Order: sequence, then structure tokens, then C-alpha cells
Amino acid sequence: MSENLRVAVIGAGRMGMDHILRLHHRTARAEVAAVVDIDPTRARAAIAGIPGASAVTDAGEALGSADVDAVLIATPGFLHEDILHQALARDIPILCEKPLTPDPASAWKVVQAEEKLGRRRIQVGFMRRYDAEYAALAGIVRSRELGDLLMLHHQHRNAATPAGFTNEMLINDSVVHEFDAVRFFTGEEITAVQVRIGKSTGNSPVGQRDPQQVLMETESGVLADVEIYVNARFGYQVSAQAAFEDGIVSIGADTGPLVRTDGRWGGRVAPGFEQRFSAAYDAEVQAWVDASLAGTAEGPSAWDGYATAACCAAGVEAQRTGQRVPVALNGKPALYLS
Ligand code: ISE
Repeated sequence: MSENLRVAVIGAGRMGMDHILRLHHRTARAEVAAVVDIDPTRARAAIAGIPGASAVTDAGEALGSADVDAVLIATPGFLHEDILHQALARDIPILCEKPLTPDPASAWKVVQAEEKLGRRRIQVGFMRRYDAEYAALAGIVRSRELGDLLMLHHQHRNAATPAGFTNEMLINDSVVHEFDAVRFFTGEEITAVQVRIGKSTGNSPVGQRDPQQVLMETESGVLADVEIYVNARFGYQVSAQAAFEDGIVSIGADTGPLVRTDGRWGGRVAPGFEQRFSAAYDAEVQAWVDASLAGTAEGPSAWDGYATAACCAAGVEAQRTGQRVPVALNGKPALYLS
């Protein structure tokens, strides 16, 4: 009998494959027990070289297996809800890629199901909380060593968007991370969202307006602005600057060797989120495995998934109407209060 956490990974696409390789090669006390994908060829290819792992096309089959202790959900967001409810019914640890679910109503049902279970089983894949600089900035806010945090300025730039990336997805797929980051830094809920759309790049697909500017307000009045620019071409960049009463903190400068050659100097830009946040993803998955084996849960919770879904709903309405839209949140259940 294995003492490792035996994980079923649901979805063997871009993020699922990244996690399968991570679990197999870089995560202690974990093993890939099953991979589920609706495409059987893709599922089989994903377990190549992983002894003992099975490839199936039905999530229910993997979740019903006695060989599975925990589940990592990496399907597209609209497929999460059903799998989450099945996994909660089995009372097993769950790591669910963002978004928890695509809308606040379905996310709230997940929160209620977990609350009924009476203990936290869900960790949501907001990996930035495990990035060393993100954690350091949150620590500076908590310690108040620079006084109160007043404003945040975020930049979120992607090289290009995959086919079908709509205007709303700038909010739901990309800015969702910034909603969570602002909540993480401030320890507060976001109360209102505004979106401004100005001059667009000629490099975005038809119908998509890019870049956009998102403005958030938190409970104590901290303002956070985000430049979301998803067809920036040059590569991937996620950075932030925080203005405090007694100082400024910047995070997310590209690090790595600075090279002088051929009459120029510089470094490399990460091509995508897998590279930029590789260490954060490793730490996130290891923390989930460790907590799961200890019978606990940590990190971003189902409540965080629900609250960010509510922010996204406000963001999409703000994008559509040009108005400042308040974020509507239900009361926070006791399970998530500590
Ligand atoms: C993608 O789904 C992610 O989660 C990335 O972290 C984000 O940078 C990107 O904009 C999203 O499309």
C-alpha cells in the first residue's frame, strides 16, 4: 500500500500536463494514480512513463476508484462544478485550477456543499500566493512595517491569446488572478470594479478589445489598477507596485542572468505562465499534498473561489456598461473565518 498521496488528474490539456509532470517528477510524497481526459489517446499519452497510472475518459470512474486518494481538477472551468460535487461527496482532498466555477451562483453552491461537509477539502489554484515575492509583499502589508498600504498598480501582459479568447475572458480568465492577488495582499474583499477601454492594439483578434484597464476598490478604500494586455507580443509579464505610507514595493521584475553580448545587454523574458510561475506552482502543489496527507487543507479556499467569481461577474458587467459596479457577496460562512 502506497504512503504517497495517489492523485487523479482530471484534464490532460496544457495545465493538466504541466501538473502531471510536476506530480511525477518534482512533488514529494505524491503519485499520479489516474489521468482522465475525454480524449482517450491524450489520456494514454499523459501516463506514458508513469508506472501504475491508469488512463480513463470518465471522471466518475477515477473518483470511484479505491486507488485514488485525491483529485486535481485541470479541465476548462465550465466543467469544474460537477466534478467538485462528486469529489466533495467522496470527501477527498481537491486541488481545483482557477476558476473554481465560472459564475458566483455555481461557486456559492460549491461553498455550501463544503460547508455542509463541515471541513475544508478544496484548495483553489491561485498559484501566485505561492510566489516568493507575492508572499513577501503580503507579509509587508500584514507587518505594517511601511505603514498602511494605499494603492496597488498591477501589470498583466501575455504574448498572445488562444483562439476563442473573448473580451469577457480578459476578466474571467486573466484578471481573476489580479482579483485574488489584491484580496491576498490586502486581506480585504473587493467592493467595486470599473473597466476602461481605450485604444486597442491591431494585434488582437476581431471583437477583442486589448489592452483594458481595471480599477478595484477594497473595503478600506485601497485602490488597485490593472493593465491587462493579452496580445503584448514580447512575452509574459506579471508585476505589481505597492504604494505604502512609508515606501514603495515592486515585485515581478524579470530576474535571471544579465548578459552583455554583441553590443547590447539584457536578460530573458518568460514566454508564458508555466515558466514565470514554475516555482510557485511547485510550491502550491507540494503544499496541497502535504496538507492533504496531514488531513488538513490550506491556501486559497472555496470562499476565495466564490469571492473572485463575484468580482469577475462585476468586472464583466463593468466592461459591458462602463459603470462602477459593486461586488455582491453572500455572508462568509464560519468554515472560512479563521
Ligand atoms: C491563463 O489562464 C492563466 O491562468 C495565466 O496565469 C494568465 O496569465 C493568463 O492570462 C490566463 O489566460
